[in-house]
Amino acid sequence: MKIDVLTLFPGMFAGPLDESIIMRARKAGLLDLKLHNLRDWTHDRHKTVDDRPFGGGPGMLLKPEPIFEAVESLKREKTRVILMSPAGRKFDQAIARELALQEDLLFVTGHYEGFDERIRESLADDELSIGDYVLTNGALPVMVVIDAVTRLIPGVLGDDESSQDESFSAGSAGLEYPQYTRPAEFRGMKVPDVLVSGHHAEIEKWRREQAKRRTQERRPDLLE
Ligand code: 4FV
Repeated sequence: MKIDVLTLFPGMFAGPLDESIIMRARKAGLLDLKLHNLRDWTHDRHKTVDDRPFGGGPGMLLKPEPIFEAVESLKREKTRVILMSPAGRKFDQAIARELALQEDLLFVTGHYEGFDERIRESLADDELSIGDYVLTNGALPVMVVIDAVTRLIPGVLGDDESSQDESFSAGSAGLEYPQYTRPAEFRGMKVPDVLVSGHHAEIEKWRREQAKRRTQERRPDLLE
């Protein structure tokens, strides 16, 4: 998969996308990730990318020209252009699975008070929000989506890192069941006997019940 990111702060991406599973996917050629500085598509001495909103109001908006020029020069035939903003559809595991099937994503990172509406109207194929809160800039939301999507690219997760049987996985209606590892007893807290019983049918039954109970208690909305 090819992923391009248009941002004013390429430096913010160093770290989260240079470690562990994401870096392994990049080294394995499963993810071709490139960061692009929006200011490279400005032509004035001050490299201006923002301006005041027509009609007044607080803050600044991202101007259309640099973003249109950047997207038009980076976009390829199959590129899906995704804006990140609180006004987008709420990102979740189902959308992560959807995006993981794409070949080519271009993320346009939000900054300041947001985008000139013409960017949204005629340039974006999709708009995503990672949640109903306002961040200082859109770099973190892009990293969140890239992380969730990359681990679903076939071949990125090794066998022991399966994305099958986890919270929100396809076909599972909810949260994951409780899990334990050694020691079987820690400070008087014992691992449930069924899990050390070796009775796999019993273990599966217990796990299904626990996942349902936990989802009912914590996220009944997922069951609706
Ligand atoms: C955001 C979110 C988000 C809004 C102002 C960046 C900030 C600044 N993006 N999901 N929540 N963006 O808060 O995606 O432009």
